[in-house]
Amino acid sequence: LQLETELRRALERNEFEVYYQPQFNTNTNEIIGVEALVRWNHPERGMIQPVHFIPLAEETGLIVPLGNWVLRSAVIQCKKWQKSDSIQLSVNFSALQFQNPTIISVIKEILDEADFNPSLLTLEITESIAMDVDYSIEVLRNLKTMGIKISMDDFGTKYSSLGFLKKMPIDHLKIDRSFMSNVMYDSDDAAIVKAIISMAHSLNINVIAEGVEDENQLSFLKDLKCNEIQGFLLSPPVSVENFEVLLQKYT
Ligand code: G
Ligand code: G
Ligand code: MN
Ligand code: NA
Repeated sequence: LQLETELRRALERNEFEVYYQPQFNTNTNEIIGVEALVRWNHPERGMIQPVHFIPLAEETGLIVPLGNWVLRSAVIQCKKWQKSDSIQLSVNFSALQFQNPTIISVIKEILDEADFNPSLLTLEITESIAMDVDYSIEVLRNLKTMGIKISMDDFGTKYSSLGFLKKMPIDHLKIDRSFMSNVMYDSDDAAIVKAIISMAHSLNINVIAEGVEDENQLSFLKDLKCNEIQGFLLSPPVSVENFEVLLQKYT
């Protein structure tokens, strides 16, 4: 309860900050996208990671105003970074935001206000949105009609991924980092990663690997023609200032 009150107050006091993690094309060695990741800049406790407050924000419904705040901040920021409409912005989207009936109009308003090209926005969803499949498909179709891209985050970690993938209009798959961490030592993980990449290629869905931490994992992925990479090897999530340094170097 204490933390809930604090979360509410933090939103009013503007204590949240968006960090940015670059996504690279390993063929060109260029930044092709960025994932927005929220942090809580707590006045006493310092920088708090999302694992410590996102679950509570979900439980209390505060994820809706917080998520909208993240989306608006990231869109305004990323607009400034577009030189030739070349950076895809990914924003995590929770099931509760998705179920909110105002979602479409809220997103439209945020994009219009910032004059942001909707096709440069990717919403990262998880299978948890699928509680009401028909409703989810309708919302996804509306988003796609606007030009917005849909990415399936944490792919492979929950049940019914393939059924979900078949039903939902998905543009992008993100291979969950839990498969990447042991991919060089665990032949089962290696087989799963190979299968996901191959399936995505056959279905004409873009595939990105996250949690890439070393060169061996990188060349494993390159061999499989998985050319979109996100991970600590290239950069952790960083502040606006530090992301701008990366942009200078890698665009
Ligand atoms: O940045 P970090 O790895 O600590 O993020 C941990 C988790 O928090 C990730 O699963 C990520 O999806 C989630 N997360 C980070 N920012 C947001 C956000 O703005 N909205 C939602 N819904 N989840 C977020
Ligand atoms: O679940 P989601 O994909 O939204 O989680 C994204 C988070 O994953 C980022 O916020 C980041 O902190 C974390 N992350 C990104 N790259 C790596 C990595 O290479 N290794 C580990 N352990 N975590 C990573
Ligand atoms: Mn994500
Ligand atoms: Na993920």
